[in-house]
Amino acid sequence: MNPERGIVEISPGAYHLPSYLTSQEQLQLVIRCRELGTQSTGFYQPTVRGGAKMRIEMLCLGRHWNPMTYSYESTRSDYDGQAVPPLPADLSTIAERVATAVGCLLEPDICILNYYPPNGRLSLHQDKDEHPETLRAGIPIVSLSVGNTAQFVLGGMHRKDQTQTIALASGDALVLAGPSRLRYHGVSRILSESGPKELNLNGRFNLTFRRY
Ligand code: MD3
Ligand code: FE
Repeated sequence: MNPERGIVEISPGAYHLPSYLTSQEQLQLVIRCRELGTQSTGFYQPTVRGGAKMRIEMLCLGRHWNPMTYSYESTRSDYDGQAVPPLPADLSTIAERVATAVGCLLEPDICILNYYPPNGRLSLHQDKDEHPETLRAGIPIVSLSVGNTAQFVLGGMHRKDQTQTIALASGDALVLAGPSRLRYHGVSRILSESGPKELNLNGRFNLTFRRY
């Protein structure tokens, strides 16, 4: 990780760590995402209940988040029925370090890896499908971003609450803990040509590490 790039508490329990990953770590992570993404259990474009296709490609590790039922399961039952690949230790270790850097504890057992194409987006939602005890305790989600910059939108506890927009650039980490854990959030757009050239990534990878 980059030495002391600073921590910005963007709202209570929500910590932004700009340039947390070095350029070398970003490159390693992109390689890792591509490896995972091209296996038979790789990326697919999910369809949510209601029938709309999401504007991202998803790949879950540890447990699969089913976009039709909004629940976690051990197989990709909405898509190809394959067993969910394990969460690799090298990835969970990074997430544990990020949590520790902001004074939180996360022992992740799930990672959702999303690829945002240049026109990708993620509409406003809450992440509340983890175990009730995890949510009650405010156990954090750790996010890592590589590639093009995203306009990340953070709202409140209700869909119509006021939002703030934060640019999430390549190498940035984000921790969502405590009172921010159940806030509405989304990605409104991906800024073209905004990532490090050496990554050769047209779009963005985002990894969210979670505890079921
Ligand atoms: C704020 N991804 O995968 S990551 C998601 O940038 C997701 O790709 C966004 O929302 C992205 O579910 C945001 C950071 C994040 C993750 C969980 C949150 C922000 C959050 C939970 C509550 C509030
Ligand atoms: Fe989310």
